[in-house]
Amino acid sequence: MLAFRESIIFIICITCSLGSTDFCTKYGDKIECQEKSKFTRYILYDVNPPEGFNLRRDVYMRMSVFARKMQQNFGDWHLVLPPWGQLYHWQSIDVGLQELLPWSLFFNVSSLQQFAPVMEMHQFLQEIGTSSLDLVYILQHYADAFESGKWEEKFEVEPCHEDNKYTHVNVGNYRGPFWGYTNITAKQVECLSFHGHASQLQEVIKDLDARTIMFDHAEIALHDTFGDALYWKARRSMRFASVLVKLASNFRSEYLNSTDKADGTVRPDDWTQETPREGVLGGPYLCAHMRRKDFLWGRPKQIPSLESAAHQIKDHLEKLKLSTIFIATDAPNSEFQELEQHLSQYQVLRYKPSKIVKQTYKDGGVAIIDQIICSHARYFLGTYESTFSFRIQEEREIMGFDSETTFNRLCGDKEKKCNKPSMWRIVF
Ligand SMILES: Nc1nc2c(ncn2[C@@H]2O[C@H](COP(=O)(O)OP(=O)(O)OP(=O)(O)O)[C@@H](O)[C@H]2O)c(=O)[nH]1
Ligand SMILES: [Mg+2]
Repeated sequence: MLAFRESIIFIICITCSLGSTDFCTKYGDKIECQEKSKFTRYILYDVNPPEGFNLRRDVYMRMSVFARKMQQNFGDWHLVLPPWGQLYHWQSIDVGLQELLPWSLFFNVSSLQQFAPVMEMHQFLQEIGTSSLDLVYILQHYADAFESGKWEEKFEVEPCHEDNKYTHVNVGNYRGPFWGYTNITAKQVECLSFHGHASQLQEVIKDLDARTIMFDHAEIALHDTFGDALYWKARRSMRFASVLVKLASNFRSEYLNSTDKADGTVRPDDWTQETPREGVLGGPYLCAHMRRKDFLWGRPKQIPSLESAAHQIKDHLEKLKLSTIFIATDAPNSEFQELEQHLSQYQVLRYKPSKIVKQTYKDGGVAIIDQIICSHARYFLGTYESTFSFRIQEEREIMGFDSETTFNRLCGDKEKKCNKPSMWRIVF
């Protein structure tokens, strides 16, 4: 089947049918043409390499809204899910390669597909039967983007402002990072200065003939709308892979006396059936997400010492009349142990994956299990400006927790004005 597919040559046929541009496929001597609007076409994307997992989830939301609109307005467009890999935070060396990971490892792909026409990269490669993309746009900010002060949606192909990792091998053949696939190339690569919402990308590609178009630095395109019902639909469709939910549930029931039934967090399997909820109880524990590592020097004023964090946690536990605390953190074990010592009169827990769970679901899966456990807690304390914490807050909004139990954070030791995080309330 694959060999047959590989022998197919896709060509753009300008004259096949009365002046309209069709896509034609050559099978041996025979050419079959189809109207462009009926032909399956693909949008691919990638994100600035240093960005973490949880910002990438946000970029996905922008691209899924865009792809959904492309399909509604301009024919059979699909969004190809960029494989996960080589993230800065994924530092475990005992879990095998952490690259080319499919979305199904972390998310429920059928759930995503109920919001937008998405597919995994392996399915794309099988369907398209070629690994040469028609066109890559590297998005870049306008050189004067932040000078004029006037908001204006615009885009244009311009010389690249910065070096990039795409190299021109010969005519119609570029090599590039392509998520770590060494066999993927591109026929054309352009820098596209871009200012505006992700949906403006519709204007960029709607009249093109290219069948496979990739946007690199997709994070440059903004959310169409932030915080409205469509935004939250995209967000709600991002259900985690059921096996990760199960692993988190097992931990909750075994160590935290927490079950969906008792906590009031039973949800329909299908997110489209979800309705607004409020006053959800959550499990009898407090969760603190303590972001450490690079945040210690990146946001030194807002990240507390372990001693101060323990004090703050104690205060909350007393008020809430709870005695169990779950810690989600990227801290090394030595820091966790120090924190435990400061909280010796309480039950302090951390999720420790079995060897097999860690090998299978890797750092990304373990982080998601931490997030799921935190999202079910009676009370959540996050870290200042951590997207990891933001995603937990959103999950709690979806489940229907009171916002006072969700939008809280740990404060820096000498922070004069420790403002609460902004409340992004769910909209249905
Ligand atoms: N297991 C686990 N991993 C964590 C935890 N906190 C951070 N990490 C790891 O560090 C990564 C955090 O990076 P991001 O997703 O960029 O979130 P962030 O760094 O908090 O936020 P920004 O960089 O400000 O966007 C996660 O994806 C995890 O790999 C945690 O509580 N538990
Ligand atoms: Mg980060």
